[in-house]
Amino acid sequence: MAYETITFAAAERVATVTLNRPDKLNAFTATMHEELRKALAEIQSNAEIRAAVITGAGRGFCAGQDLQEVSPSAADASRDLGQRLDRGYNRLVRTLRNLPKPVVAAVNGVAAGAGANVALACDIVIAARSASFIQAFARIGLVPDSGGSFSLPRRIGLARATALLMTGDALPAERAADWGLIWAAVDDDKCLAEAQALAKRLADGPGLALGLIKRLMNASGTNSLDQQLDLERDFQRLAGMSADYREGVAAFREKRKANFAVR
Ligand code: LHQ
Repeated sequence: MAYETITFAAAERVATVTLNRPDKLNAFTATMHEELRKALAEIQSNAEIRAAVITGAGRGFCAGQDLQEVSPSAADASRDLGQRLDRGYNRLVRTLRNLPKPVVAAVNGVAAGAGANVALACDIVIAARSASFIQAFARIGLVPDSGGSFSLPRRIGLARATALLMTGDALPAERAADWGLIWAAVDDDKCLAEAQALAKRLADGPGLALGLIKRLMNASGTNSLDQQLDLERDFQRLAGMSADYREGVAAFREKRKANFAVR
């Protein structure tokens, strides 16, 4: 499929989606949202694809909403940002969280506003050492969106989350990793390769279990311990009936590497 604002490639069961407006630090437009919807639908429906990487072209990951595309003018009916969230960002974040396949963000450079929070909506975030995360919303008189006010306090605690959200200060990748906001900060020239290698490992992993782990992580944000224990029981029942479980135990007993992806 031909895209204008992203590129899409698949190799070795891993899809790589690249936000591709490098001159604008890959800021989101309505077209980019539409193209991401199509790319994620392909990742969801194509059984050959078992994991995905999202990255950015050029020196940035994503600078959030394209501020040339929005008009804060009182005369402009399109200034209803709630509608923009419903149609674009909220759908995107829900799709990423509900996709039953692991998604790795390769944050190659600055991730600002919704760009930062879309990265954090991925399952695992790897960032280039020179990258930074900027909750830029308050800088322009807005509030966090795309799930930032959900994911930040849960990952780094209220004190750090509130300060980042209120100041809009840049959080360098290494500190983001130290604080537990992301999985790892790596050398700039290795960011994409490391994310793809990790996605490949996951693509070779037990797909059903990884999809269920993702659902457990989603639920743990709001569930009580009792609810989470019940959900673990239900999902373990499913996992325990899978061919992956049979293969995993057989591989352990035979002292060999499990071969989940072969079937
Ligand atoms: C951009 C952008 C951009 C357009 C850089 N738009 N061109 C949801 C619903 C609806 C409405 C509002 O928003 C939201 C959610 C959000 O995402 S709100 C937050 C929106 N994003 C921002 O406020 C970040 C704006 N960008 C920046 O603050 C800086 O560009 C950062 C700190 C990301 C990077 O700074 P620099 O490395 O110094 O790069 P730069 O500022 O020189 O940008 C390079 C080019 O990219 C430049 O274009 P030009 O033609 O002048 O060379 C920028 O205008 C363009 N660009 N962000 N969001």
